Amino acid sequence: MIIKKMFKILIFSLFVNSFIFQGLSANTDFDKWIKNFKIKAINSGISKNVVDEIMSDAIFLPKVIKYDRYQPEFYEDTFTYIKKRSSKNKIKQGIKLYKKEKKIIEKIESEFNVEKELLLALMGIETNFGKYLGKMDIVSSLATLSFDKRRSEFFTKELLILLNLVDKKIIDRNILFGSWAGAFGNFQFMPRTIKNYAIDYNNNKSIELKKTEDSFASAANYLKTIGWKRNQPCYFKIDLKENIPKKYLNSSARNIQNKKKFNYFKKYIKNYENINITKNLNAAIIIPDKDIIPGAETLSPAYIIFDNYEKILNWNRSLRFALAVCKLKDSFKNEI
Ligand SMILES: [Ca+2]
Repeated sequence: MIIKKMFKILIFSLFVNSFIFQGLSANTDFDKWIKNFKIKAINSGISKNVVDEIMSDAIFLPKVIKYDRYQPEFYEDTFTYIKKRSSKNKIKQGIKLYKKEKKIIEKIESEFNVEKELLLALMGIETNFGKYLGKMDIVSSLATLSFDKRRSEFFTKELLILLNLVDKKIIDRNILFGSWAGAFGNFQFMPRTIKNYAIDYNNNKSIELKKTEDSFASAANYLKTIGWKRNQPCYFKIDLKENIPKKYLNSSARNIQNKKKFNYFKKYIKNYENINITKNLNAAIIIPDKDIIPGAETLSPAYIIFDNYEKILNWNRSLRFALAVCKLKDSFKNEI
């Protein structure tokens, strides 16, 4: 009996020790990584005092790794994912914001030629209209994801860009709080997106992505620059015929393949007569559940997508995300 008890204690203490040891070694390796990263950042031209000051507070955040491995894009089926993000409540909140900021939102819509409904949909899905901007210290988030092996190169670049933006005083160093993945502001811009597309719309010498004017104009500028076409369709839900060749069925957001003109696909679509488009646009077919949901049907749900849909993939590489954004956009269209 005593031996059994001692054995249990021994196993338990081994478990605790290995846990502490793993934690310590992760920390030591992370500190080493920070040291090397700082040299890299200074060598890339960012001032030493900015690098030292910002990186001295960076810590390893284990929960960021947990979130990275458990994103809804990786496990929620399309129906659930879209339903959660285009609820009646979301539409109501978006309309409330639109009424409050009508003047500025309509000015930005006509100036950038991007539908206000699309801007509202993106903001609604990204941050619930500015309610969930994220409270994570994004320097630590980006450092954690850079230290992690899964997408190290991508996040290291993002962190370098962020330090550069702070160094050039484009972004205020005291407001660097956002999502676990390092995204920031009403529209959750990553540092690279801030650098390439964010603008100081109200000309007060600061890009304020948590405020309406700069954030809406920056999002509109991003969409316009990557080629969003106003009043062109995004996608339609379709019923596929059994004879559609497999090569036309896309299930990865990384690379949409085998595009054809819409008219070509008609012969594989049972309900093509319900699809109301005036031009013979470039199109492709997606089956977003196939690679994600165990036991998913091959031909359902299926959607025919157009160039505009791919612009939303550019914003966030997730087949479901782009569907939800366009669905919410259309819901606003019926209400505003
Ligand atoms: Ca500004």
